[in-house]
Amino acid sequence: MEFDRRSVLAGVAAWAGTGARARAKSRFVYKYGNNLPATHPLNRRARQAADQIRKETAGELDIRIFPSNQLGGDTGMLNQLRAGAIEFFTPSSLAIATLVPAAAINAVGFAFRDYQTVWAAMDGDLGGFIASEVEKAGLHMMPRVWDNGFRQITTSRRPVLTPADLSGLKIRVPVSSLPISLFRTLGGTPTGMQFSEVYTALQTHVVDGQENPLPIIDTAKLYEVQNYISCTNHIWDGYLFVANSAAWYRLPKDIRAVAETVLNTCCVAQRADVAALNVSVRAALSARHMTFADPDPAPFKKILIERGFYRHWREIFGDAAWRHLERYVGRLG
Ligand code: X2X
Repeated sequence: MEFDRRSVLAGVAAWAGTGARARAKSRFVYKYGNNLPATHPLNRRARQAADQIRKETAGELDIRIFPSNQLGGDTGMLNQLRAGAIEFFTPSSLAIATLVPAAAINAVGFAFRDYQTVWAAMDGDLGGFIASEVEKAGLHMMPRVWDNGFRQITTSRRPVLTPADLSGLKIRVPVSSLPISLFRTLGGTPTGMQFSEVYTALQTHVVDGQENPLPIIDTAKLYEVQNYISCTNHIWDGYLFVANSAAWYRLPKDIRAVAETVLNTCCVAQRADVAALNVSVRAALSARHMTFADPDPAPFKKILIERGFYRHWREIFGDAAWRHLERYVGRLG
């Protein structure tokens, strides 16, 4: 039955064509908001996914994308998602933690060393654990997690080469207790702030630095207001593609199957885009006169161990979540 309906849908799509005609008769027009520039791989691949979903459902599901905080910052978008005012949102692991604390388990400082381990964990038990926690909060999470990336520190006045360089540094971090705790433990002066405010805060020197993966530093043009990049890789951060559960389960089963399959396929392509950018953007940012450094992570990690950071967060996350993480990254602290 499901299969038959889908092939009929595909046939109708081929006949009707795409664009205005398909849009005009969409049964489900769903809004998707996010906090990234339209040029970031997350948005490029999300546009590709939306086009393909429209096509494969004969226009029945039309996902309209609102990038770049057009609908407000993360806090606002998360509230809109829960209220059903928007149907999809991609909070980062750090942003969704305000609602689902356990969902930030992958963002424990210096836990992941490489992408191989990241994807093994996120496509394995750790990702499954996160999805079930998100589900309990009334949201549906697509099984594949999109890549935000390894977070790197940027500053305007001086580079961060050792933990001592963080001392007194006013650094913006996402509104999330984990990165605030991380930078405080390391001796910095972190301020939680939504990404929608970051460019202006750097430009006006309300803060001296921030931390984000290279593709964001590039697409959000943070190189215009920052001079140094320290590749500390201190957090691996993902974007969870989440739906308002009521809106999601309102969709017929076959449309849900198409949407989930296409989103997952485009997600895997997005990970490859970010991997390529991690290499090419470095040269691009150097050409824009950003100075790179690759500090040794060992002294940072040592301080976290000595000051009880891992012990503290193990208690907060609980043994079950912590075990899922350590199964992939090894013993922490
Ligand atoms: O707010 C940030 O720094 C960003 C864009 O990386 C997140 O969504 C957490």
